[in-house]
Amino acid sequence: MKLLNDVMEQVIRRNPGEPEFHQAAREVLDSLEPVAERNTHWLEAGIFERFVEPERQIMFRVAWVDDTGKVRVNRGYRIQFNSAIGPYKGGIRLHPSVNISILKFLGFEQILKNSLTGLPIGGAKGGSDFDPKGKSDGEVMRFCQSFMNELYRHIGPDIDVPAGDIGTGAREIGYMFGQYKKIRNEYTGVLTGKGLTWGGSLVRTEATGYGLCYFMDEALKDSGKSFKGSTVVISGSGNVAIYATQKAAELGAKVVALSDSNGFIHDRDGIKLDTVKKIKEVERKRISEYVKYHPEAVYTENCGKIWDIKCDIALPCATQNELDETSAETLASNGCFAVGEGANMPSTPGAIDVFLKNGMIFGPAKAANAGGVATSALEMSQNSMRYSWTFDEVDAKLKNIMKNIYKASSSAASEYGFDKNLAAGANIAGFVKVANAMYSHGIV
Ligand code: NDP
Ligand code: 2IT
Repeated sequence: MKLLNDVMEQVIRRNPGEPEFHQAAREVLDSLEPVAERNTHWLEAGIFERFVEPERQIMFRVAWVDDTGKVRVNRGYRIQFNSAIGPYKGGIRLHPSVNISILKFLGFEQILKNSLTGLPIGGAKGGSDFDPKGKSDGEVMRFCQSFMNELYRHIGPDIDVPAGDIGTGAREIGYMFGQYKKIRNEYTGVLTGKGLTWGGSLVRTEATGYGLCYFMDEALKDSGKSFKGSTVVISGSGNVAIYATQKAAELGAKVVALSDSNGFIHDRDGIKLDTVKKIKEVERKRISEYVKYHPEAVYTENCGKIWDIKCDIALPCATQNELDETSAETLASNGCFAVGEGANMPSTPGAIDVFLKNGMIFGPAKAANAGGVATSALEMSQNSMRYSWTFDEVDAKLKNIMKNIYKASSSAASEYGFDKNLAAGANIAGFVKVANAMYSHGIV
């Protein structure tokens, strides 16, 4: 009988129809069994039951007017999951698939990720089922303003500090910040990912992708391997994928593929990142455009097939459950020896089993992609100090944080009998700090 079975059963009972949240909770609770065995005082204090229950879940109407004059209604959310070690912190996802299950899984993962950074930030996530794709700048602005007309009352630099995620980049953060400042009449670091002339931090744009490569570089070194000379496949072509591509190439790898939700490009000579940046960051077009500039590359519809490309290292950087067991088997049989998760929960539980069974290096999302939120926390520090660090200063701090996350995850894995399982190690290392804080705060 497992000690945390009842906790998992309660999650399922209390949150019906939320498969992504169940998936994330199960994965974490499974690795916390030995922690529960060693800390019966946490069991008695209901730490585990409290840990899986969000402190606050906010859901609200977002009405706005489109360019034709039609009234549109979306749903906005903010899940303030855990504030034991700092103010709530986490991104805002704008995507038609957004629902309470997805945001709860993301908020839950964020608690442990933020703890792993070593910085004082709690866990949260928010967003809306609004789809920025195909909308004009004016429509995006009116949506963001309406979203903030409600969200402003729940956030603040010492309460909850949102940031970017899928569909929320510099443009959206700008509109949200402008509206917050207008309503509150205050200039504070209430959001991160801000523009460089109005409180943003150098390296925040690059941080998640760079951090992913710094983390994987540590893990690879530990196994006598490296990015140098390796072939890398990266899914997605958004913020995380673009800067993972840049850093992997700087570290000597050849990135040969990128994707979006329609399909993927395969460029055997190595992806030309300037073209990708022009298509995605400037023109906001589809990745298929790439072959117009580089006819030697091949575009294939069906983004899931990207994992059929032979590679040494795979970095899923698009979305949850994008890499399933079958794709994992294909990667393994093609000789892939490392998978690093830039996206949140991109690998299904079946895929993770395949990685571990095949002795592949597996960098789990909450450790491997923590560089984004870590740099957000550095942005908060700079805002509080009313000061800015240079690019190299922030980059050095980021690198050091990622090294420490690797060390903490791998040593927790060994200490609790999970050998080289970095996923279990990251869950444990992240959890212990939060549980200690919750225990000190009493039953609240
Ligand atoms: P972007 O919006 O910049 O890019 C998302 C990319 O993923 C796009 O190429 C998009 O393609 C693709 N994508 C999105 N949804 C799907 C889907 N359902 N199926 C296939 N492809 C899809 O987002 P980010 O790069 O910021 O985020 C990517 C992942 O990284 C997410 O899981 C996010 O939670 C995670 N993450 C982001 C951090 C950050 O700092 N931004 C930090 C840590 C994690 P398309 O254009 O077709 O939709
Ligand atoms: O998933 C994530 O860690 C993010 N989207 C970044 C969150 C943040 O607050 O920078």
